[in-house]
Amino acid sequence: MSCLSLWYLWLISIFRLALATASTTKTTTTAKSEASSSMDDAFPVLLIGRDGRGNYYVNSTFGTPSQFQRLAIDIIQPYMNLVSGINSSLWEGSYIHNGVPLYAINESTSSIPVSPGQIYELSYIDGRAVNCTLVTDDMNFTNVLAENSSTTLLTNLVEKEDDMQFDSGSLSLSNVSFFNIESANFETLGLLGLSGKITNPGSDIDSSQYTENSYFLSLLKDANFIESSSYSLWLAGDTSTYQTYTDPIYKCGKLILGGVDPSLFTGTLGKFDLIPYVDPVSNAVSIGYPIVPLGPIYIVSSSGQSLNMTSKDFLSPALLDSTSSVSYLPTSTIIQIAVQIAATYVESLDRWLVQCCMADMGVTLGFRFRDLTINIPLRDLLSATYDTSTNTSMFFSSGQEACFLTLYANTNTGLNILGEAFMKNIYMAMDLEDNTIAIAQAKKVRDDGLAEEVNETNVSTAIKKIKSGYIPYAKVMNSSSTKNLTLYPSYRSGYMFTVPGQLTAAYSNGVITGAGRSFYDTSRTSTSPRSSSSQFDSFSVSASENWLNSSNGTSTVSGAAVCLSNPYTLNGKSVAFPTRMVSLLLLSAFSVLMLL
Ligand SMILES: *[C@@H]1O[C@H](CO)[C@@H](O)[C@H](O)[C@H]1NC(C)=O
Ligand SMILES: *[C@@H]1O[C@H](CO)[C@@H](O)[C@H](O)[C@H]1NC(C)=O
Ligand SMILES: *[C@@H]1O[C@H](CO)[C@@H](O)[C@H](O)[C@H]1NC(C)=O
Ligand SMILES: *[C@@H]1O[C@H](CO)[C@@H](O)[C@H](O)[C@H]1NC(C)=O
Ligand SMILES: *[C@@H]1O[C@H](CO)[C@@H](O)[C@H](O)[C@H]1NC(C)=O
Ligand SMILES: *[C@@H]1O[C@H](CO)[C@@H](O)[C@H](O)[C@H]1NC(C)=O
Ligand SMILES: *[C@@H]1O[C@H](CO)[C@@H](O)[C@H](O)[C@H]1NC(C)=O
Ligand SMILES: *[C@@H]1O[C@H](CO)[C@@H](O)[C@H](O)[C@H]1NC(C)=O
Ligand SMILES: *[C@@H]1O[C@H](CO)[C@@H](O)[C@H](O)[C@H]1NC(C)=O
Ligand SMILES: *[C@@H]1O[C@H](CO)[C@@H](O)[C@H](O)[C@H]1NC(C)=O
Ligand SMILES: *[C@@H]1O[C@H](CO)[C@@H](O)[C@H](O)[C@H]1NC(C)=O
Ligand SMILES: *[C@H]1O[C@H](CO)[C@@H](O)[C@H](O)[C@H]1NC(C)=O
Repeated sequence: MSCLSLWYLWLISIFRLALATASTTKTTTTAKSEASSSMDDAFPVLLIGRDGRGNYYVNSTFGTPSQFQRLAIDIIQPYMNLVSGINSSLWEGSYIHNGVPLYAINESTSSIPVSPGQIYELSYIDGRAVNCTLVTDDMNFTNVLAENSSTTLLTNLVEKEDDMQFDSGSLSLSNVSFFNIESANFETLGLLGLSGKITNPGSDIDSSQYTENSYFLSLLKDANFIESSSYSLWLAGDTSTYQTYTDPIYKCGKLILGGVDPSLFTGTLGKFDLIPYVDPVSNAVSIGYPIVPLGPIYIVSSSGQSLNMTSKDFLSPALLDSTSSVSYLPTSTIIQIAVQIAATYVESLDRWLVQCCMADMGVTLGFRFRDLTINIPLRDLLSATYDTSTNTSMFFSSGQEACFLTLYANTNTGLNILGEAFMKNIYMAMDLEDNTIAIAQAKKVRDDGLAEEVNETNVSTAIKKIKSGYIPYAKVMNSSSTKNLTLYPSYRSGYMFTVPGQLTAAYSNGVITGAGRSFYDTSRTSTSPRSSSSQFDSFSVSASENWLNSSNGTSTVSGAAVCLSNPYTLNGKSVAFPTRMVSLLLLSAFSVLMLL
């Protein structure tokens, strides 16, 4: 249509945070010449910030006159949600937070209650629940990028198609339907839902009962702003650590609507069919959730030594979740990781604790997805124990500061969830029309704000359109073993069972004591073959008590590097000194191969 012909602007998405390097400049120049010759579409790119509570959000305004709103990027549900500022009496006993911008429906002349008086009860698959009303109003994203557009094109790039407007700094939409949250069982802000539609007949969450105006990506597609309902997401500008976690970051990510930006990832962009989710109550099947086939997990020390934390045949569906600050994995895997990093479990806190100095030891967790490996620095899995109300942190009896491990047993949720630590290390693209997802290792931004230099000459840096059934730059990685995989969540018990006694500790008065000690294997002398490598339900723990006590601050620890003790096999050999066998219950009900 006419609007397409006006779109000569080719938005080259580069690291905003990295304009200074010579290499970046060079890349940009290359990209520009390519772009001007072959491409004529513009992609709206929403800038993402992170607030001091760990929420990734985009700025927007709703209503007339406009009311400022923050919407958290929420990839596991399809709706837009705002937090109602009208009936604050309804918040009693709910967790709506004071600092969050609220939407006052009575102060917007363009607002329309869709079915007045009706309360919708939405329960999302991660356990979050909201009670809300359905409202229609106008909205406007106020931080839309138009990177490197020339001035003339910029002035031309004010597109109007029906009710939508996209210019260099903002993207506005009319008649958007959204849920106005009156109460919630979690601390929430507004939400920008980006998942596919949900099938669950008879429940308020079922997508078939709402108009297309309820789906942000559908709205954009209907107005020809994007070719298919699709997006890609990059959050790797978030370089926070456990020490700086509560500092807000104003620009740390990008939401690219309808396109893939190859400058935001390294290595292969692996494409997978989305794994269907079966509602445990209704048995209704939804295919729009970002659920990927998680394969073996391993740990890599700074010296490059690696060990499997799961059986080599491990394969289980895992939900990617941009709203979860923690991740949920099988108990057995968390225990394996805890053994390697000397973490201890404190039952009274229901948390794993580890020395904060582990953050600096160069340890990485590798997550396999078929032929693709995503590396997550252990540093990203630690959070501070600092408590603002008491102005103290927790310490081990050795005097080392303690950090929480942000890994929880999947028995809490009934499904594996890969949360923030994972999300900020990947680049992901979703094609909601073809129900596929592509993920890659995100290109990182260094602590000084400059992009890591990667030698990628002759690599195209043009943003390309996602079309239905086609994610540009992606390589298909499906296999017959993942073909029939279905996520059927197990019962949420919340009960952390069978943590070996050796791995537990007590907590009182800010100090973690008791068995809290290292399990670094410093005494392995000889080894012998192990019969089977598939013994996922049992493993051996070798305890040595001297590590924590002798280690004395970061320098000692980092010098020690990570000495791995192999729970499975070590070069085909097994451990011969006194060990303690620990049996774990396998979460066998957890992931199910179903014949569809
Ligand atoms: C959102 O708006 C606030 C207030 O204007 C601003 O400080 C912040 O940088 C913006 N964040 C993003 C990601 O646009
Ligand atoms: C606020 O909630 C009360 C009780 O649920 C209801 O009677 C009242 O109509 C609500 N007011 C508005 C403005 O929604
Ligand atoms: C909207 O409702 C709030 C709370 O009920 C009230 O404080 C405010 O004055 C109302 N605004 C208008 C324009 O009616
Ligand atoms: C959207 O917001 C931008 C920036 O605040 C503003 O310039 C633009 O006029 C707004 N668009 C509409 C339709 O309100
Ligand atoms: C916007 O909403 C109004 C009121 O519901 C309706 O009359 C109008 O047709 C809608 N416009 C579009 C483009 O959907
Ligand atoms: C929603 O409303 C129902 C019925 O009033 C109530 O039982 C439930 O606890 C509410 N949920 C939330 C999240 O407030
Ligand atoms: C670890 O996993 C890899 C594949 O992920 C496999 O090739 C290797 O044999 C496994 N090692 C052991 C000791 O199980
Ligand atoms: C917290 O404790 C530190 C010393 O441990 C002190 O310097 C700081 O002033 C305290 N902050 C508050 C808000 O009390
Ligand atoms: C980039 O290439 C140069 C020379 O070809 C090499 O010295 C350098 O180590 C490479 N850097 C990376 C990050 O691969
Ligand atoms: C997947 O399902 C199809 C059709 O039901 C069946 O033929 C095939 O054997 C299954 N594949 C696996 C790996 O279970
Ligand atoms: C631990 O550190 C203290 C001072 O920081 C030092 O006096 C002591 O010798 C160290 N102990 C060991 C075992 O390194
Ligand atoms: C955008 O392209 C122009 C040339 O048209 C170049 O001078 C400028 O540096 C580029 N902008 C950025 C942010 O790289």
